[in-house]
Amino acid sequence: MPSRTDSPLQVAIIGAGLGGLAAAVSLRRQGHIVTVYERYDFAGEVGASLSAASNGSRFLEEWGVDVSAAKPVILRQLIMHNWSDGEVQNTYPLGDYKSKFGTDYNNFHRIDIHKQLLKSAFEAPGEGPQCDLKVNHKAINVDPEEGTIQFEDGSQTSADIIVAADGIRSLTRELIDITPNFTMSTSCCYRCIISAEKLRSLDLEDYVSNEAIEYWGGFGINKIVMSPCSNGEVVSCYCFYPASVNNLREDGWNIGASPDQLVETFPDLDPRMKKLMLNAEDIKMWRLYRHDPYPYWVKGKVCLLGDAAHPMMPDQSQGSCMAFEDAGALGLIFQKNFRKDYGVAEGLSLYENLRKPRATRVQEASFRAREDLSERIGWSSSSDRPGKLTIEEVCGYNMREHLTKLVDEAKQASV
Ligand SMILES: Cc1cc2nc3c(=O)[nH]c(=O)nc-3n(C[C@H](O)[C@H](O)[C@H](O)COP(=O)(O)OP(=O)(O)OC[C@H]3O[C@@H](n4cnc5c(N)ncnc54)[C@H](O)[C@@H]3O)c2cc1C
Ligand SMILES: *[C@@H]1O[C@H](CO)[C@@H](O)[C@H](O)[C@H]1NC(C)=O
Ligand SMILES: *[C@@H]1O[C@H](CO)[C@@H](O)[C@H](O)[C@H]1NC(C)=O
Ligand SMILES: CC(=O)N[C@H]1CO[C@H](CO)[C@@H](O)[C@@H]1O
Repeated sequence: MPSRTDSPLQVAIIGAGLGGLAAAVSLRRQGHIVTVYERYDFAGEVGASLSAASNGSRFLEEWGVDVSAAKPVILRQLIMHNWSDGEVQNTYPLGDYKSKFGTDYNNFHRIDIHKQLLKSAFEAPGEGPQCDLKVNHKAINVDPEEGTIQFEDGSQTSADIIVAADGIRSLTRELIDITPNFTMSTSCCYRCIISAEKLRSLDLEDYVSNEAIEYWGGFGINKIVMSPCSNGEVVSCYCFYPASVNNLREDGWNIGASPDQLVETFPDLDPRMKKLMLNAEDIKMWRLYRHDPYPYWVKGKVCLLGDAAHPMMPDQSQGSCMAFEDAGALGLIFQKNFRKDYGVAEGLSLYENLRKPRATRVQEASFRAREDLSERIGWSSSSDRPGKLTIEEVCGYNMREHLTKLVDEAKQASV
């Protein structure tokens, strides 16, 4: 019996990070039956800020995610400071951003938006069946042709589509025969946060009220990137430094450090920023890697998504945005009646064709921006070098139009 054109897919998602959860919400909204498998139980959620430039935020709105409950700060400008005395050297106003790109430029605390995505996937009523969450389920094997996953506890499942959203150290990626080609970056990064209250008491009130992403340095390895999130109650900093300083070998999101360690890394930095650092909380070290693009993202019923597919340097602030776009793409491709136009395998191949070139371009531009702030979208808007990634390209992207074009091309090729 031929399947009805709107019969739902069984979808298994490996990993409940921002990418996996966004994919769950996006596919649920199209009526599919989604189960998310996460190796941990979320006890130790950590993270600093992340910004969602236009189309990433647009998807969140389309899915009915309660964006305001995630307490975004709407960014108004980019500010460049002199490294050693903090003088403002340059600003890039984002004033007309919403009218230009259709939504606000939201800056979130990772934990706040993660929480809202959990709600949208597993709790909130809304379109499509609620997803199912299985924590303490570590995937240890997949069969991409059969569509099966084995877990560490001995259990197993099968699905029509397996979305591997298991992060930069993705095991699934290796299980579908991709050997990542990567090198340790010559840069490392400290992340930290500080409360607005504390900043006010330190006479650093302007760091809260600017509603900006603010930069110190960025031409060369050293760079501080500071921005407010959580309704302006929290300010988050990313502090990049040469890996040779402490030769960090460990990986992970939870390696702690002290305020003194942080300050000593930047001896000639603006004293006001040092004052912030001495009072910072939740300081974590982050080893950065440069991954070459992978040869493919799809094998059999498995597709890679988010950091598992395109881990990138944080210097364009596009990591989670690209994961949201990946998730958005799956929802557009596997919309309710997709079978009128193509099957599951063709859909997955459309996903790779739609997402891989764009994510690769952003991945490459993120690497270039590591040591050159003039490559960062916003600062890069000028026409100083042809081919530069610009804020218009990233934020004005129309995925629906792009997808329609690919579907048409695929139809032409098959006649
Ligand atoms: C704890 C944490 C803190 C972070 N903090 C920041 C930050 O401060 N700033 C920033 O820009 N980015 C941060 N990131 C990265 C950012 O979230 C990602 O770059 C982006 O959102 C894309 O996410 P992702 O879902 O693809 O991958 P991730 O966010 O890495 O999520 C992957 C998920 O898969 C799970 N997983 C991995 N392997 C398996 C397996 N075999 N079986 C089942 N589950 C598995 C992991 O436990 C994790 O929950 C952080 C990520 C994590 C996990
Ligand atoms: C930054 O400030 C220092 C110290 O005041 C000064 O010597 C230097 O010229 C400034 N740099 C720029 C690019 O303005
Ligand atoms: C891996 O990276 C090295 C160094 O950049 C390069 O020479 C090689 O061709 C790459 N291999 C693959 C399979 O991408
Ligand atoms: C998928 C999506 O939301 N795409 C939007 C991205 O931005 C362009 C330009 O503003 C819109 O036209 C698209 O609808």
